[in-house]
Amino acid sequence: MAGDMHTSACAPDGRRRALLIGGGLLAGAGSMAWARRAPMRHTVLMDATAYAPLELTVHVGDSVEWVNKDPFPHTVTCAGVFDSGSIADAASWTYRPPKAGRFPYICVFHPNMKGTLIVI
Ligand SMILES: [Cu+2]
Repeated sequence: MAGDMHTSACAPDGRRRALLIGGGLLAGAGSMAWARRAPMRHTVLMDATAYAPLELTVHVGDSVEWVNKDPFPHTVTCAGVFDSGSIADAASWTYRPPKAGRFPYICVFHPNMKGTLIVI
């Protein structure tokens, strides 16, 4: 216990450091680029002629990989925004959305096959 009391002697130092860091945070508040989260990777399966998950929410700059588990090709097509072209069986396609929005997409070979990519 006495040892614990002794370690608390370091507290003033720690507090001073915290104040310095706080000042740095304020100074840097104008450009938040350093605080951005690291990009994440997401996976959507194309299986039994369906996208799974049907709807996926990602951040701008994340990457999304569609993996075809079916024994025939599919596409990931949001007209005018993105289009994978034909993705063969066992192949995949990766897209990194550059802007926020809600992007419903289909497979051009199976128009009933629908998914939605939400980018925030
Ligand atoms: Cu398809």
